[in-house]
Amino acid sequence: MTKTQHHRACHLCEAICGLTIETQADEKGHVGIISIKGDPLDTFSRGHICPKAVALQDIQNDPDRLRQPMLRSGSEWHPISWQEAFDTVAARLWDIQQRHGQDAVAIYQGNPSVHNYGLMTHGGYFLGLLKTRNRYSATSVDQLPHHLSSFLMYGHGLLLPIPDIDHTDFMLILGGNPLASNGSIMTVPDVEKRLKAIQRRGGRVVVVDPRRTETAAMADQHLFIRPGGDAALLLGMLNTLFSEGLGRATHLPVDGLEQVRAAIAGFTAQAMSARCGVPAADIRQLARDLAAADKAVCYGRMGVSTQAFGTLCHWLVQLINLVTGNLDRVGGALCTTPAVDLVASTGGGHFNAWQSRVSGLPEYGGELPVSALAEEMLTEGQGQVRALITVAGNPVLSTPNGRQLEQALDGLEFMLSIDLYINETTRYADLILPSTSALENDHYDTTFNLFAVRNVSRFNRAILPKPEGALHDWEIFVGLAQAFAARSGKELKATVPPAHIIERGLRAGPWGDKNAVGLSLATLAEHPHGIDLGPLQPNLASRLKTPGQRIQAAPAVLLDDLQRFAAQPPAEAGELLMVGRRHVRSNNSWMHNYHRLVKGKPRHQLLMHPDDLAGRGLEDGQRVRVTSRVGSIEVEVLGSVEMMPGVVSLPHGFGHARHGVHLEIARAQPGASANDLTDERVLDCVSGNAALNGVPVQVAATV
Ligand SMILES: Nc1nc2c(c(=O)[nH]1)N[C@H]1C(S)=C(S)[C@@H](COP(=O)(O)OP(=O)(O)OC[C@H]3O[C@@H](n4cnc5c(=O)[nH]c(N)nc54)[C@H](O)[C@@H]3O)O[C@H]1N2
Ligand SMILES: Nc1nc2c(c(=O)[nH]1)N[C@H]1C(S)=C(S)[C@@H](COP(=O)(O)OP(=O)(O)OC[C@H]3O[C@@H](n4cnc5c(=O)[nH]c(N)nc54)[C@H](O)[C@@H]3O)O[C@H]1N2
Ligand code: SF4
Ligand SMILES: [Mo]
Repeated sequence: MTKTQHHRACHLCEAICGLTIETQADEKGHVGIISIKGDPLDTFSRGHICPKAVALQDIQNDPDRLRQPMLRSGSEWHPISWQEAFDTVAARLWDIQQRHGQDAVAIYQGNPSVHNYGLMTHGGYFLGLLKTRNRYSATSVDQLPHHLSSFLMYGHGLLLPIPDIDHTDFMLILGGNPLASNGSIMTVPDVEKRLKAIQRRGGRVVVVDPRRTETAAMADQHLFIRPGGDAALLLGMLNTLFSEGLGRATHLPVDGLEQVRAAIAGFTAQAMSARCGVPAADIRQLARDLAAADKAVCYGRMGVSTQAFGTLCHWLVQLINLVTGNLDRVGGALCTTPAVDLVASTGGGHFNAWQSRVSGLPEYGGELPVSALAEEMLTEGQGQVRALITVAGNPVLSTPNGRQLEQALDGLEFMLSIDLYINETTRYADLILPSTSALENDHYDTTFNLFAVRNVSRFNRAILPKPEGALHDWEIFVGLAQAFAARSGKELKATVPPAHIIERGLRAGPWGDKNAVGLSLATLAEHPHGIDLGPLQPNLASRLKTPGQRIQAAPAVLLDDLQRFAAQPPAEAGELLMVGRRHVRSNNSWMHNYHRLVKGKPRHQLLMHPDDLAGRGLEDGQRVRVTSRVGSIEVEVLGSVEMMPGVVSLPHGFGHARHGVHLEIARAQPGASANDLTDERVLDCVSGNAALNGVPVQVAATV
């Protein structure tokens, strides 16, 4: 029996914590995991770990996880060989494209696509061959407004300024609950310690959220806000900054600030208060406090991007940081200097270069908003989607009006899923191709090093051997690409493994061959606990990709959207609005099948303020029916004083009781899907991002 200690990062969420994992090989050579702990020597996470990382061994051992290609006939699944699978996919897709055109094949890429480097480096190798305009991803149920506001203002959707949490004196958090999510578009392992450090140095943390979350509970101040009200709050704040002369000079080259000042002159704190449920005095005070702090940062996340004015919100967040002199400043919001620099190595991209066929929603970076996916399948006519490929995604549980999507999936001619499980979405596939598990993979984080609160870099070797006959995600893409190229007669260039692509990126990057650090895979191999490349530094001016390298403070589409905002009717009295929530033991839709994460009390209930319960004659713990425009679900309700009156909270990613789902543990506590209630027609119109938060619902006793 040989025991080995490994160090590698966990890449289940954005925090990329360093782990120490001990493995043991038995007499037959089978390698198993003995323990998973936080790595105290990791330069970035310093020992932090959350319960999900410990569940990595459950993913590894899960009997429900698929280990070979599966072909469906009716409700039965049969294993087939890889080559047979690749050839079947190539034949079916080519035939459908021949008969109905290239756009008849749609693609949906889910969240792990950015957490698994093989999916990043080789996704385009196969999917690019299909040349379809029907590309979708989890981006448009999440952070599209972040990318779009950066694209419009800074010229590149990945130039995302990150809160300099370790040096700030004042941090305003809107629509994020990093104590549960471990931070997002702010890669920050051990966020609680870092927030407490702000308080210890005499600074303040303020949270704006319709629920008194774990993060709100530790903050110095928490303000309730009506869901969807953030654009009003932020406009009131920016207006105060201008009208009270609280701004501070910036070193950055900016165009359009005077236009912004004029455009928002009518959006006073007083006028905005009724739109967000925050008293005008609090809006003004928030602006004054932020301006008074030496180093301050305004940070908005998921709760702010997935609402009807998501892009407006993120533009305003950027403007508040800019106007107070905190953009591109230590202790404010800073861009990383990433070792593999996707900003330098890619063009800025495009926006609204084409639109979706049925509803005319804009593309961004070659993708269409996923809210349009079901209608593109269901609406007949030239260009109708007839086949779908899902990659590491579960859109039935993750995208609005999941039931409508199911109906659409049921009518497809062909569906392929590259996934580990037979779940709510993949059960509709004709074929599922499962990849190796996380610990059987190498990994370099091209995405989350880009969003980290320090400049860091590390490379992880696989710590478990690749099982015989298994393929990595990138190898699946290569197999599919080769089969499709052979079938269609298209040319296919040779490719190299992901690590080679990373090696090139590292050497070409800012810490590579032209820098004294000389970063390469060899350097990283010598640093199993990761390399710390220092705190974030101001760099935005030199990285801008706008014409003339000047910040565009007043993009026309956003000034136009102010009109849509102003024209919005006021909220209806007595309206009940639903928002989402996350829990530290859960991960979107796919980690409910591991006993050690789901044990204990259930976590899928609807939270409601006790007064709202009483007003409906409901009792704490009873089953209720929740209804929205698109559908209804049944779920248990819990009274909670954490909730703002008039707001209920339901986590997404549940609803596992559907027929044919092969997730034994998850099915035992299935919950209901929040996205059976969210409305595919309610969007941030600028970007097309889904408005998953602030959904009007009715709640009543089940009969
Ligand atoms: N109502 C509501 N809806 C939401 C949200 C919300 O807050 N409220 N949040 C939204 C957000 S932020 C996101 S990111 C989306 C997520 O939405 P999706 O990306 O659609 O869904 P996930 O639950 O992340 O599903 C991941 C899938 O990838 C598979 N998988 C895991 N690892 C791998 C791997 O290494 N390779 C492959 N091939 N497959 C793998 C899993 O089995 C699972 O099927 O949900 C969104 N939906
Ligand atoms: N444990 C765990 N960690 C995760 C995930 C997970 O599922 N579980 N998912 C990962 C993913 S894919 C992502 S994108 C990140 C997301 O990370 P975060 O952005 O931190 O997301 P949430 O924890 O959902 O917090 C969103 C907050 O917004 C609030 N909110 C809802 N509507 C509004 C509104 O209109 N205005 C304001 N101001 N607030 C509102 C909600 O009450 C909630 O507290 O988390 C990642 N980390
Ligand atoms: S917070 Fe948890 S899931 Fe996220 S990277 Fe760290 S250990 Fe992994
Ligand atoms: Mo996400």
